[in-house]
Amino acid sequence: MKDLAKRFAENPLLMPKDLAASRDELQIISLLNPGVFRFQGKTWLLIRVAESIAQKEGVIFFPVLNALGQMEIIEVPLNDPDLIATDARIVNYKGLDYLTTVSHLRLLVTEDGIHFCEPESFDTALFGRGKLERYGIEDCRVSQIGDDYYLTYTAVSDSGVGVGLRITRDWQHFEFKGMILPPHNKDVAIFEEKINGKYYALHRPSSKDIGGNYIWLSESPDGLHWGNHKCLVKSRPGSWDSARVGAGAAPIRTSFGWLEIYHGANAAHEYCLGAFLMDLNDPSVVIARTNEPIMKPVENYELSGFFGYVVFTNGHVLDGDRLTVYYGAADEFVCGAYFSVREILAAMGFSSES
Ligand code: MAN
Repeated sequence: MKDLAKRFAENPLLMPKDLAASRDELQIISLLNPGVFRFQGKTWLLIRVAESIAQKEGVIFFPVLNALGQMEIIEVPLNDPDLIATDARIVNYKGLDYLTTVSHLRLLVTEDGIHFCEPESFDTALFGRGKLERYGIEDCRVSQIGDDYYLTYTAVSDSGVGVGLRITRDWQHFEFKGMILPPHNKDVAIFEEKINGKYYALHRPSSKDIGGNYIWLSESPDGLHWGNHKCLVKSRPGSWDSARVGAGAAPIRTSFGWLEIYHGANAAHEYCLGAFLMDLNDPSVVIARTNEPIMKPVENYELSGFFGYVVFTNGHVLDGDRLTVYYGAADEFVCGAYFSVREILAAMGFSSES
């Protein structure tokens, strides 16, 4: 199947050099994986900013936040026998895992969907808070439910990778709700409407022994406490999504069902996008799923960067049939692409004419 994405000619829209680091001694390594929302008549991004300190030869640094939310740096010689550094994203030192960068979230606004700036009258950075966010916060989905924006993000610490929730109405005051799903879990997208009186969310627990990295559905009476979990979409052996799958942003209501754009990766960590469709009244019923990716890395900025061969999305805006997807490319840049919802549905066998 042909790639259904129409990439912006202006890509990459944002690169590490475009923003200032959160502190003088830090450098931005990557700008990636934005949550996207509409507020005050404009489109806003809540991007992930991954930072580290300048590396020097023969030494690796891994940053962590201390109990006061300040960055501390651990420094290890590259030839230390207790160091395993084979992945650009994670290292293992003396049996413990660390991230090579610490991420925070940064607010950006745009008039035209292409050029972004940090809004002047807002405090634009959200940092990890407390012990469970010590290695940072990442990949935030923003779901608007009524006037409230639900921010679900990956909270990383030495205790594991779980899901944090903050709620805001005005993007200046945030209610910190702590960890709503414990490790190992990430990729939470809350539906923007209740269904039969309940909140629903997609999430991605990982099971190391039996099971895998699958997309699950759960429901909640209040948007805070989640239960009745069901396994919805699994990785497929031999396919482009053979190793892991995870939800993108909030599902999109269509006349055929809830449309979800998701990411899938194979054992070589090559990330593409696919789609699936859930029943409107009972989202635990998956009606259809694309066999082939709807988007795969092909451009230079997707193939090489901090971690190459990656397209990853957790944010979009919808305008009629036109879905503008913002995505992380090669775990380093923020890019944009247009999709037609009609074309994605047609790829799953649903069209208005049939
Ligand atoms: C994976 C990648 C990293 C991320 C960690 C923790 O290794 O997605 O970018 O920092 O998980 O979430």
